[in-house]
Amino acid sequence: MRLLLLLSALVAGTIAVKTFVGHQVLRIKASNDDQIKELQALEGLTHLELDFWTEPANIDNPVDVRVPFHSLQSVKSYLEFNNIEYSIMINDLQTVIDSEKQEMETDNIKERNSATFNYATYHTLDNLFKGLDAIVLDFKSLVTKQQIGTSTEGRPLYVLKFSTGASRPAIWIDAGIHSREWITQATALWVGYKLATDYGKDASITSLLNKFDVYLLVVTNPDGYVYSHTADRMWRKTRAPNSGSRCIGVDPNRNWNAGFGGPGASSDPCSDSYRGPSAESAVEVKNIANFIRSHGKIKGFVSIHSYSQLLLFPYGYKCTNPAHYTELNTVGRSAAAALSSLYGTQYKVGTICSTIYQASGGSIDWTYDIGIKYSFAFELRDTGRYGFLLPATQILPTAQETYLGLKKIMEHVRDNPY
Ligand code: INF
Ligand code: ZN
Repeated sequence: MRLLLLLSALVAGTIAVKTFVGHQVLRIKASNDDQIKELQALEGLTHLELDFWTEPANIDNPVDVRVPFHSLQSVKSYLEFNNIEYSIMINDLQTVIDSEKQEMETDNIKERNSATFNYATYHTLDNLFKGLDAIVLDFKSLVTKQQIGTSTEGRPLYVLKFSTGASRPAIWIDAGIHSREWITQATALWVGYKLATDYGKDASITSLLNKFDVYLLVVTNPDGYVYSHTADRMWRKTRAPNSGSRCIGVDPNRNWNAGFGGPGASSDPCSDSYRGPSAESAVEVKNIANFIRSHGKIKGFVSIHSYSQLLLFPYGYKCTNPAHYTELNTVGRSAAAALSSLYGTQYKVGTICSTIYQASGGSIDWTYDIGIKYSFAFELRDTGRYGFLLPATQILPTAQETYLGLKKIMEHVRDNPY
């Protein structure tokens, strides 16, 4: 094991892996709107290099922020000076990253067998792709793999298609649009396996797949995912270069043609919520939008994010309720109840804007506005104890409970054709 560590340190040294030694993740509880404003002011001080894991928006939602070691003293004095309550959620981020990597190191896929694939660990992109192939191989009469496009750095966007007949209406599920949200790709792969094994066994899934196709994009942002493994565990955006800037990447959840460029997205290429120069400029977004447009019969669209345990529906780019608010809220609540029935995991349900904050250019706003009524986004576990570094021991429980929520949404789509 020591040799392995030495080797990985050597390799890491050559490809300049970003380290997070001494970085702390603070959980900040603003007690009034003035304090929210003070936190938003902090966000503007780019020299502090703060990474807001959740945005300062309202006093109901705590603000989780990764603070580099060099900024810790000044940030803590600023918070104390302004009497803003905070606690240390992660004492040293590198320690958590190292233990996550340690757990992963031991994992190498031997055979392509979906039943023995290790869903309970985080995987490299190559191993996730082997997991896709294993499901296709073992359920070839139900599942096929389609490449709907190519990422900025030339990696395939592989979609699993679950279908039992031709030219059916369909439901779309994607995960990992933000690459650092590793629980989402892991959850989506297991959901694919569960969907395949439930067909012919679970009456509801069988009737669903006898009427609808399901498209599952497990790795929506493959370039960012590889980068989060090899260079910067906290990477969120794509890896597209931005002309005129040294900063890389577009936030693919700000790049859709829905309120594009409005409040809740940044025009700064160095920001983690950079919207890009124009809608659909990110090739990953363009590929999905083209697929949705050309398919023409997508009736449900679910995008899986982490973390915070939320089930969100439009809108984010504006704070007015959607026309189908009542129905979406009812479906959302029943999905959250089904999810919670397994392990008691509590989810909040609501529109993006009212539940968290205004965010323009989001995927589910675009799908809703083009007529896909059942558009939802999940924010998976947890509520901040680990955040994006959710321990692998929680992968299966998270995937199992999320499946129950997804199932409720898909059943509603099946039973309410439009
Ligand atoms: N979600 C937030 C984001 O800033 C909120 C969100 C979710 C906005 C869905 C729009 C649609 O994109 C995450 N979660 O980043 O990981
Ligand atoms: Zn996200």
